[in-house]
Amino acid sequence: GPILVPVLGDQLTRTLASLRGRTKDDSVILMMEVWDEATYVKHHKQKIVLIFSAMRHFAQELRDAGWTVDYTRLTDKDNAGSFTGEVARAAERHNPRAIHIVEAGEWRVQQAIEEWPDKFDCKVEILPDDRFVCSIAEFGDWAADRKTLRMENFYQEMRKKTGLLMDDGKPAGGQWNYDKDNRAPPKDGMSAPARPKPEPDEITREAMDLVEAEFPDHFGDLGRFQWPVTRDEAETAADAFFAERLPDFGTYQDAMVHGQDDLFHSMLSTSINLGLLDPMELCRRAEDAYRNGDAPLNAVEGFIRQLIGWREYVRGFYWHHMPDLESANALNAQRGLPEFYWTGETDMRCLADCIRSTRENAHAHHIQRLMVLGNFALLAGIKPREVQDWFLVVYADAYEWVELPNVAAMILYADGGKLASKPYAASANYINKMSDYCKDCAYSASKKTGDGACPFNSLYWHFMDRHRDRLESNHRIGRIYANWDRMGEDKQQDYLDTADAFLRTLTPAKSGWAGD
Ligand code: FAD
Ligand code: DLZ
Repeated sequence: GPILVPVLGDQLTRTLASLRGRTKDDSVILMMEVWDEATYVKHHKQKIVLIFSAMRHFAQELRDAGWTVDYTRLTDKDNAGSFTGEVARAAERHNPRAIHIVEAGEWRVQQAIEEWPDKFDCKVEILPDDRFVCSIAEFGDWAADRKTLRMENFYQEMRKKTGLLMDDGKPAGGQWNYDKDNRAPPKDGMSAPARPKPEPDEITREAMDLVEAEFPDHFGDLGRFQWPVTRDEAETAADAFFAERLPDFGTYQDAMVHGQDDLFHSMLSTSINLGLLDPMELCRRAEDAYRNGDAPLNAVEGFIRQLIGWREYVRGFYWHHMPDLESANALNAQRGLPEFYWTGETDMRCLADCIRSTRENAHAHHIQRLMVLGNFALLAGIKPREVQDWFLVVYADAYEWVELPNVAAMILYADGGKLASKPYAASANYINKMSDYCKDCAYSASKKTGDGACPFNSLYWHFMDRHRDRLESNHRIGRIYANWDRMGEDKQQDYLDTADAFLRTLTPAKSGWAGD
């Protein structure tokens, strides 16, 4: 029989390791829409449309290029509902002499795949996913030698390994990291150039109908669906980013403007994670823009750091710390996720805007995820599991390997500091400086306690106070306890009472949105 090549929904890459070197007359490519994947959390409607539409387009492209593609649709009568079940059915149909598959992005799926050699009669080869710069084994070696893992050290290794922004073995411009030039607040009335928004074609519209019929109770709107679903569309999106937004990407990387959902971000994460775009190719294009004088170093270095630094680092970190990472709760946070994360119904204008964008676009940009949605969950002490599920559901770019380290470790400090040296906790001051959210908010950013004070202010001290034992000895944070002690007991009590009063107003989410 032929070689059976299952291609998973986030492996939509023509040069995938399992496809390279295969011949068209000797291989059957298997693609599977399955209920297990569509429902292991109740994904945002746009996320399911994106993945199904991109899978269907990819299958079509492969067929047009002469490959044999066996494609299971979600509603096919005998659909077994899982990858393993569908591979078993395909093995009966094709009687393959071997199965070749690239390792899964997610732990849950990889566990299932590792049982295939025992389950199936033919040889099963599981290949490393070489779309990443750093393999899981290489990250393991790097991590094994170290007491603490830090992105910055890892990133420097990746710069040397790839040669990106290197001049004779030294970092371009003399420094590895220009993050300090990437923190400008937004200018008044700032907006970014509009980006190309591909119109849904027939395949996408069909996927939309399917999702409205099969997943009507999932979170999110479909009306503004505008994600690239093919490699061509993704390339068009990348071209526009490099031409129009990269030069300002660095400077305004941390800025937030009410109603401006993209700013100067690339909006390429969905395409990269699906495999439609190659992150190394994007990095080389960014470097070219710097070398040609089309974009400044702080923008190009910042962009490259996100891709070969953060993206690779969190992926290595995930495999290094799974499965424990999923249940980590170092700060013993026990509060349920507030209902407003789903409805957007809160008077806190920053949160309401981030949640609106999340519902309408299945997207929020990095600093909204980190310093608004994440910061609130950290300070309010929301249970990691509920925050993790929310982030996995709501973003079109969310796969557990990238979502979980960002949520459990980066925003919630649930790993106790293995990923980052301190919690990203901030009061209203930070949000006020980096955005225009506060000026029309029902709460006052400058008011610290009592009625009308921004809850971030009191929650910040409530958080610091309740985790004093753990955080005081942290040299990057410990100093702030001197400020707390200087306030005196009355002021401290004001903060704690204000925070407690606010926390009592939070209604926990009705179950059902996250799906359990
Ligand atoms: P840009 O700002 O243009 O950045 C360029 C690229 O860098 C992104 O496309 C992405 O591939 C990569 N990148 C940037 N930051 C990170 C990071 N922290 N980790 C990994 N890659 C990064 N990203 C996801 O792809 N999927 C997720 O599920 C996800 N969940 C997140 C949850 C939280 C709490 C936080 C704080 C961040 C999360 N991120 C996630 C990272 C980041 O927010 C998104 O990658 C980014 O907002 C995507 O938009 P963009 O393509 O315009 O990014
Ligand atoms: C997220 C997702 C969804 C919603 N549906 C499918 C699917 O039906 N078929 C598929 O192959 N992949 C799907 N995915 C993406 C998978 O969950 C993703 O490939 C895993 O992260 C693999 O580890």
